[in-house]
Amino acid sequence: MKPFTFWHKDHAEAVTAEAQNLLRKRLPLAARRRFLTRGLTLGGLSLLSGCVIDDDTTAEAALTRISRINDWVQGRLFDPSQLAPTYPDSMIARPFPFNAFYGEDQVPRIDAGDFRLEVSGLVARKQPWSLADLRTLPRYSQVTRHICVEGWSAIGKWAGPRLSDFLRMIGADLSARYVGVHCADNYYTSIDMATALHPQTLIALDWDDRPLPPKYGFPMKLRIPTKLGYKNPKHIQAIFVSNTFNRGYWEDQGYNWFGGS
Ligand SMILES: Nc1nc2c(c(=O)[nH]1)N[C@H]1C(S)=C(S)[C@@H](COP(=O)(O)O)O[C@H]1N2
Ligand SMILES: [Mo]
Repeated sequence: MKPFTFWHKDHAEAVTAEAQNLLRKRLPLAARRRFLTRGLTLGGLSLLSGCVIDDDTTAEAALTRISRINDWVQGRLFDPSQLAPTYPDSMIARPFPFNAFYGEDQVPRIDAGDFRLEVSGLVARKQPWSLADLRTLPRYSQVTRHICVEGWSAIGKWAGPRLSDFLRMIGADLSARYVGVHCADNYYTSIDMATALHPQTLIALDWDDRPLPPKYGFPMKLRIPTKLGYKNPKHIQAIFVSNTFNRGYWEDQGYNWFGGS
């Protein structure tokens, strides 16, 4: 099989032009989401690269490359000033669905008093943060829709400081590429800096105006309404800023890394 050649800038630009055309035609959101998550297809890739994708290993490698192109396209299309839709309180789902890679009986229990958020990587101030420290930052509250790739979505109300305010407080290098997190249940993920600085990306401490219940991620989760459910990590223990690409629990099993909705 020939090496892939389409990663060349011209091809990448062609992919973006196609994406922008689709968006200009005001594709319905569902179709746009389908394009962004699946984007270039195996057939399309076969045409572009001129290679035959006829076995599982080749297909797997091809899909990984498609996914990385889709990351790149989504990164290019991401508009830091475009806000995710917000909803009235009357639309909040109560109870809100629970989801994790384990059952509700195994939700981690974290002691509020002992909790210290660890901070590392490209940041000037690495002192850990207590919950009380986090609550000194300005609080934002928003009612947004959480979309899980497993086929459900629900509207919820999350509140807490903006991740951008926190990153500024710790003297993070805001030109770094990634913000990664590690969670108490060993879940992990990482996001692009543009999304980390988005005004709706919150360090959520509250759900429905009360401290996050354990099942929704106590003591803190990242609430990112511009991304799919699996990019909303719960039970966060550590945050790091870096230029090294670091994937995530579901991303390592084939989910798209950018994971925008
Ligand atoms: N720590 C941790 N965070 C996680 C997960 C997980 O298993 N562990 N699952 C993700 C997925 S796939 C979804 S849909 C949401 C579910 O959040 P909820 O229980 O508040 O609905 O959490 C996300 N964050
Ligand atoms: Mo999910």
